Amino acid sequence: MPHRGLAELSEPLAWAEPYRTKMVEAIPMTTREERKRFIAAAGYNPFRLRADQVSIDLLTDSGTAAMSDTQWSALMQGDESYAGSRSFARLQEAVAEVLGFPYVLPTHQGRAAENVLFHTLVQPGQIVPNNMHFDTTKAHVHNRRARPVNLVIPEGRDPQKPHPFKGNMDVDALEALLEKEGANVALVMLTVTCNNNGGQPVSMENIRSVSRVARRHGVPLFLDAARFAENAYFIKQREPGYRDVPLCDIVREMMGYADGCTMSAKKDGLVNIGGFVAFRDEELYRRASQFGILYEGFLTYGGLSGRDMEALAAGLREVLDEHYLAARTGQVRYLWEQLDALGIPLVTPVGGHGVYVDAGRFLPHFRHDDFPGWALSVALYEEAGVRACEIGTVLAGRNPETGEHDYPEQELLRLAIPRRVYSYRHMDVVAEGLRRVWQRREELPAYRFVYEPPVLRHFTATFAPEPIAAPASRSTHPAG
Ligand code: P70
Repeated sequence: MPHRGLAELSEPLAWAEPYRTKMVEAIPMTTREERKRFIAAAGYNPFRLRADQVSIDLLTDSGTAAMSDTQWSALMQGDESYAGSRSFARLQEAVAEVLGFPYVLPTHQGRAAENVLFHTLVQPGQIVPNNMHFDTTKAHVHNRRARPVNLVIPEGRDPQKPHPFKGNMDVDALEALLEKEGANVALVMLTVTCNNNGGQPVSMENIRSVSRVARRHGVPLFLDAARFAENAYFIKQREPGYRDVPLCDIVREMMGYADGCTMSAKKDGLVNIGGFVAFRDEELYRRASQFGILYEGFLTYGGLSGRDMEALAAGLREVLDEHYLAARTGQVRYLWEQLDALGIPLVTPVGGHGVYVDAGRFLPHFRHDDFPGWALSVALYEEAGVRACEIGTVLAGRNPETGEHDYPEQELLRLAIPRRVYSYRHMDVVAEGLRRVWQRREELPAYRFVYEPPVLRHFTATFAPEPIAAPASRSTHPAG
């Protein structure tokens, strides 16, 4: 029998992935001894492993999707003209049709879209509120010498608190900030879904309220739309009044409250590279164009090839297929339910693109600067050849003003599931690997930096393990 979540579905066809395999890629197989050697040689940093040392790669859902036959055939039609490419026109049409924004600047990926937008709208000393900034977004706000502020609702800061929309912004806090700082707020952003606290969605009601408040203060609202389709699917599932609304209408309504969006197309664009920044207002688009040309490329390719834009145009339409989104979110839920049944502490409820393990509670005897999420990621790789990603103190980096670790509210290990790549059986392997780590959790070492780069340190840092005292003699979790 299928697991709980699937058994609820009366249509047996809905129990399986709504696609079949046309091409396969061999999975590298390794032994435990090899993996221990590989990760030590990588400075205990999973980002430094070679992909052929990894069996199930849950490092990220970004740029790792399997493209469809429709996308592969679109690729062949790429128009590689420097100016006026037909493929750009197709991308523009798809963005206008799916998201409702008439103006688009292609970029090579999401952080480039942030760079272009923030050069257009953010001045030194200004403030940018977001429900929760993703790390590249935060880094680009800092890069403009401005200040990122996270205004997610209190429930969104607590991994255990149940709430259907833990990505929501605290509207009262936004109102208070705008009252106080008004002209100093460059723009308001909402990240849909909210990556840093578990792929948690933002409700339509919240997008609407945030938009109303921002508009009243004359401040533009942009969505970080990397996972817009998954967010729309959660609105359909969890928000009263949307069950019978077609997904495409939900997306158009979401975007309708915003002045534009940044997009890392490597997620819900279903492509391996690409992004864009889109606008409703022509004047704003004109201003941003200057930075698009300066940093990315001419208006009609902006860091992408014609074939990339073709695949993206197809992906933007495909991602709203309800059968796909049911299978996508269902697979994530399948893994979540298995781990939950084992008693492993998880971010609750399940999010859209991965399962987030609450590393702070998994290793309660670790302090923030023992890097609990990092320790779990190394242990899971050694145990089962599964690569996952810490979303905790290491990723959060240091506060540029104080030089201290910028301790996040949550220490997490993210098991990000690539789109259309792995099967249910692969999820069983992941669950078994984590079960074994759970059994020996009191033996895991802490990690210390050997090399710590100044920005986005998690990508290239190296570490050394350090045995940690038995749980009984350690203080409890919060930063010490
Ligand atoms: C991820 C990747 C990227 C991202 C995002 C949101 C909400 C913008 C961007 C930047 C990055 C990553 C993290 C850990 C390991 C590998 C990769 N998120 N906004 O996996 O987009 O990467 O295209 O510049 O999530 O969550 P881009």
